[in-house]
Amino acid sequence: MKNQEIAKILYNMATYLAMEDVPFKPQAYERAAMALESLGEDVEGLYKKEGMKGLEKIPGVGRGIAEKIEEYLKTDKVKEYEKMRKTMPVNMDELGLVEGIGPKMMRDLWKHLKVKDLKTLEAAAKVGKIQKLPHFGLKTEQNILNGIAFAKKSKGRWLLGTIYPYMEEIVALLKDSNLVKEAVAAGSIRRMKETIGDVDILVTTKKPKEIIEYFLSHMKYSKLWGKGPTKVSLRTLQGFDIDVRVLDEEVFGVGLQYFTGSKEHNVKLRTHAIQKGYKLSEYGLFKGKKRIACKTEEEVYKALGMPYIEPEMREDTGEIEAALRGKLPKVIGYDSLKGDLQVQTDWSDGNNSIEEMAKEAKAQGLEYIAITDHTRDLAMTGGSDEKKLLRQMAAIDKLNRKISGIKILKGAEVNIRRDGTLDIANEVLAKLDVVGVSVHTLFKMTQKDMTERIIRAIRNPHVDILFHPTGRLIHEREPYALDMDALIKEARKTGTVLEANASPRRLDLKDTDIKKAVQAGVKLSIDSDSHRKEHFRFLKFGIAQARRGWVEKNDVINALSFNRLLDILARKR
Ligand code: DGT
Ligand code: CA
Ligand code: CA
Ligand code: ZN
Repeated sequence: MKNQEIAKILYNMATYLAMEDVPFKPQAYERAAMALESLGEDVEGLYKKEGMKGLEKIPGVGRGIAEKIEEYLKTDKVKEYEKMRKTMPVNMDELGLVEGIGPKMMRDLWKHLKVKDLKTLEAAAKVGKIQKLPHFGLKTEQNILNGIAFAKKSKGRWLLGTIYPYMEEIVALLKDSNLVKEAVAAGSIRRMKETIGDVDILVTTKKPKEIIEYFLSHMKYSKLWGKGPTKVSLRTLQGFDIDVRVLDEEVFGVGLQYFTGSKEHNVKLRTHAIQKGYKLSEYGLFKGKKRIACKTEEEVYKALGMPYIEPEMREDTGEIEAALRGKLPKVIGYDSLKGDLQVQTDWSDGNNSIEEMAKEAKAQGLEYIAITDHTRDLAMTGGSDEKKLLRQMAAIDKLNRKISGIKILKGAEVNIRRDGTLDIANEVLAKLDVVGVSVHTLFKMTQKDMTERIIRAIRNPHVDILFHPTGRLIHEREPYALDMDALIKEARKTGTVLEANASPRRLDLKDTDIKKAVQAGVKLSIDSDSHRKEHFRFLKFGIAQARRGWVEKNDVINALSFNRLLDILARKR
């Protein structure tokens, strides 16, 4: 449970250190935070087993940071961090949502204007105080105002990938109590929505009071919103809210159905129930006074004349109608992927070697991966030019002969230039197994120019996949202007695959665009975009978005066996 808490503190300390212009340290704290965040084991357990030595084995954690971790494990506090917070009590989570506001700006805004959160920031910007600060100016103030509008939309919502591991820990904690029979997540997190408002957990138990006390005594929270005989609601120290509800075993199915939502799905389902002469509520499905089978969700849907609908599809976008007509797609399963077609390594901005990534992918049950490091124009990532790519291809050939149980494909994430040409020559692209292309520069083009730019790129017969097609970063950056319908049409015509990038910050394409693309006959690849070996776990979130987009296994090229994949990749050229 503590890994994420400590990671968060280290991230915030990194920001404070950057505010104070301390050299190098911010990056060190950030690296350590990232490592902790994706550490495969419980840091507390590690410390108990191996002490300081164990902590120092975590990549990026040296003596100094290990001492901070130890301090937190022992005292639940890091004194230096508490001091920093006192001197500059700014809400970094909120201000960090505004594009373009970095640590130094936060510091100046606090120093001169006592800006500490979105509200005070907006107030200062609106009366023109920000443009008068040294190094700020009118344009910055305008950008801040635009950024605030965007940030407000995301305020209070959390990335699925951030919240998901916490949810799993909380469910495990409840199960560990030995007081519950069922403990499951409901709400938007069960539907795997890209962002989550709050976490809803349902339990069945013979001892409601005890489980609520147990939960409260094991959780750290900053606010207790409410506590009743069968419900408790609180805000965790990380800042997100959880509701835990106790349900009667007899109505667990109908309660799970109700609290899974979405609200829109429930409204439609309830209307349908009424038409059939039933009444549906969180307390049960009734015909007159008589309660009908409600122990499982399957029973509820069956009684209403339809097959089970996967939680990811419950958004009232036609799923109830499709279910009634027997036309629900059989959406892709969480265990369906055989490979991953976007993987970065230490040849560019990734953290691990090709071999380490391949071995981890194999351990995760994958049969193949494509190595797709960045190319020339992304110089800051150490992107490859043709010569370096050829060297990497030779290295992959050699590695393929050496290791077994996983196949490594030669690929690249090639930059699309302003005019739609690529930053790697065609004769080298021809030698790669998988060519992914993406936009990493000049995001502000007009929709017309951007659409033409991308369409020109995917018309290149060597290009297999358009990576993260819209360039959005959830809560950080809007997608660039792009005519999605035109892109889908051209992808279909040229046989270009569109990516459902699974990285939690991206989830790009997003669920609704995925649905459009697949229904137009475009194939997808669901890729982790891993930059370190722990990132393969992201694939789950990409599959989830595909399920939300009604995607079947056949729509996804990396659900194919290795040989079938090679056939498909060869087709366009
Ligand atoms: P979130 O938390 O904003 O990400 O979204 P949800 O879907 O988790 O919404 P939440 O937490 O307000 O409620 C959880 C589920 O409970 C929701 O998906 C459906 C059900 N629910 C809550 N309030 C209502 C309501 O007023 N009417 C109906 N039909 N269902 C509701
Ligand atoms: Ca919720
Ligand atoms: Ca809720
Ligand atoms: Zn990229």
